Amino acid sequence: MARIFSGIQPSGELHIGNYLGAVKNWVQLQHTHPGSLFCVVDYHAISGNYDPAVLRARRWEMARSLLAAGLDPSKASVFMQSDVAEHTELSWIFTTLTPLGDLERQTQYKDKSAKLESIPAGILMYPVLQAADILLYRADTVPVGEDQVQHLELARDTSRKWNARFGEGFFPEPQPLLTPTRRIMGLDGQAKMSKSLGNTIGLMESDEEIWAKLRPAMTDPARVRKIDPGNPEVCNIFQLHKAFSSAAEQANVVQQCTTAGWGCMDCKKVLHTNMVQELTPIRRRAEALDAEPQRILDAMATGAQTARAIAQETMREVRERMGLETLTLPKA
Ligand code: AQP
Repeated sequence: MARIFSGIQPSGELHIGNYLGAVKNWVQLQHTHPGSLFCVVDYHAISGNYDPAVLRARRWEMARSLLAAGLDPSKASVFMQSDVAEHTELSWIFTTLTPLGDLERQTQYKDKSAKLESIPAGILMYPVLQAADILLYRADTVPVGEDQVQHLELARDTSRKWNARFGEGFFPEPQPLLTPTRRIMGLDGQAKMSKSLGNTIGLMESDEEIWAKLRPAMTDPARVRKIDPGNPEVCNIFQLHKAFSSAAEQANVVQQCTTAGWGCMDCKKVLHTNMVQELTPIRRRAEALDAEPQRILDAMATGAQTARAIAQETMREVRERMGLETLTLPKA
């Protein structure tokens, strides 16, 4: 059976882009693939400037949100990356195999570094640590959003290179597992929904907060300017309907939109109702966790223990194949 691993940065609130692109899929996969591993990748979140107190709070918040979203510690391992030291150990090993040019070509590196005067090497090395995150568990299937596909290509290259030198077939070549909602756009309709761009709807936001964000959200400009009846496919709100509304409701949206039967506000109201319906149980579970915070600690401790056992076994074999095992007396 496929071994599933995926991660999420504690760099801000869990938003509907993360949820629809990745986390909702994780919740489903834990039932079909027992033993899947889901990691809060906190070492990835320190590659830029950050405040330790804010990071501490966000790590907690992400652990709480993942459990509230439906990850079940009796089915999957949820854990903090920094609780398993082997991630950084394997990352260093992979650094020695990775051409600088391959890292400089990564779109996310180009985007992030373009905004910086002094570029921390960690931003460049991010996909190497990501390859280590995945391959440490010899995972072959990685449920992610579309923005991570290029990084996974690099993980496959890394796997092939290491295998060619040290042990054919040891590491798998991890493949992305995409959802139909692989790229959710931000509410401005300009860029992907992203924690760092502030264009998100958080999973834990109240009904009123969600409506306050949906109301002014970008729709199809042609529809707004009444140039011609709208084409729902180009509208960000319709893309969200595809995630939150039933097939019958989606068909009705198409009908109403293309005949100008509804205004954009009517369409948004239906979306709001459906979003609230899906997100309310998540908020309720988060409140239950707040009443018993020890459950969060217990889940993360159990997850880390399971992850550590797999990671240590992988590293034992990696060190052995690379000539890095504990010294023994030379053979006579
Ligand atoms: N807009 C999106 N649509 C679909 N999937 C998305 N993901 C992120 N944004 C979208 C997926 O969510 C998972 C976790 O993402 P991450 O936190 O590890 O990193 P990210 O992709 O960089 O997420 P953000 O929100 O954009 O964070 P910042 O702003 O900190 O960089 C991944 O599987 C990702 O594909």
